[in-house]
Amino acid sequence: ELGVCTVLGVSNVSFGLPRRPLVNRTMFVAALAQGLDSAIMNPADLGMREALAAWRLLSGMDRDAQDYIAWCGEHPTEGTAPASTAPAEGLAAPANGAPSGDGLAAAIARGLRDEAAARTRELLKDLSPIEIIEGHIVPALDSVGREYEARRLFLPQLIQAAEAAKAAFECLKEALAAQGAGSREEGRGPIALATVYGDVHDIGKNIVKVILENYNFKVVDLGKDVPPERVVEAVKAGNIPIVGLSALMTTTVASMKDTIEQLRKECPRVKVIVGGAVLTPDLAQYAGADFYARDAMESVRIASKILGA
Ligand code: B1M
Repeated sequence: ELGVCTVLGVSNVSFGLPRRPLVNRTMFVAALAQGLDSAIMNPADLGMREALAAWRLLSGMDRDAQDYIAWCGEHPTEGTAPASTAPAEGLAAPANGAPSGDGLAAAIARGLRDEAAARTRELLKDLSPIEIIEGHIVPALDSVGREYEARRLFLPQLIQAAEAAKAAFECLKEALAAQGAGSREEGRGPIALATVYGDVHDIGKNIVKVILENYNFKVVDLGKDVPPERVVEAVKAGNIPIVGLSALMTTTVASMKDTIEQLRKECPRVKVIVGGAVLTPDLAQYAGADFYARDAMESVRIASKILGA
């Protein structure tokens, strides 16, 4: 009604009670939820500051959970990440769990989109797009994956890193297009590409797509999280001779196997190439694939071999 700001001496509420800090921080959060603007509180009370960090996260004030994650890195308590400062391989020591430094790998690891694009443009002066992908982007994301697994980076940071990698990749797409990508109409193939059902990782598949197109293959991109039936349907409809499947998780290798089984039944002449971080030649064989491609260039070599070019 009055449009005024409010300030509250939070700990008055617990006067005379046992476990005052518990009551204080519960009161604090309740007041924040009612729109409290400012609090008089004991800044040395970690519980209060922890409650504030969590409140800012839940209320959407802390974009991408950056402050919350930094807080947890600085104040490890039971059940949260260890405050390890061990740097990701090839990256400078992290200040808050995210690696620092000023190269492309660090920009990706820290989820800095504009920075990643700028660093990519600089690298393009001396390196080819493929060299940047294989030498910088893939190792950076591998490193982010290891940090995530070790619980030194968290899901919001994984998402930011993926966005930064995509920004870098957009610059490379422009560079590849300028080099004169093959015309999709006249291209060889076609090759259908899909990330298998249950798996939303598509950076690798998208890289493979652009590189194949650059080598004059026509690509039918079926997207990510693609059910086996959809792959079969596309192969039949387009009379497609080659399918490239991507799987990044241990759990989705089963989905890859399932897709290949259905292809074998319904489209026995199609050749299947598989790739993705978790795959090995052995797992590719287990899934029933014809070929395993370690990277995008390997896909080009295999596809050329299949088509007899
Ligand atoms: Co996730 N993720 N992720 N992730 N992620 C991994 C894969 C993981 C290894 C990280 C880790 O814990 N170390 C782990 C899987 C563990 C496992 O199963 N063994 C994991 C997990 C657990 C998850 C979630 C479950 C996390 C969660 O929600 N709690 C979740 C999965 C959701 C789902 O799919 N249902 C998840 C989500 C995500 C994001 C959305 C945040 C993001 C993806 C964004 C996107 O793709 N649009 C993400 C990211 C970025 C990663 C890591 C860090 C990087 C993946 C990547 O893009 N690599 C990854 C760690 C890692 O891979 N080491 C990880 C770079 C890319 C160029 O490599 O795809 O291998 P890759 O492609 C290469 C080659 O493999 C090959 O060529 C490419 C170019 O050289 N290739 C092919 C790939 N496909 C091919 C197809 C071909 C040929 C070659 O056909 C012709």
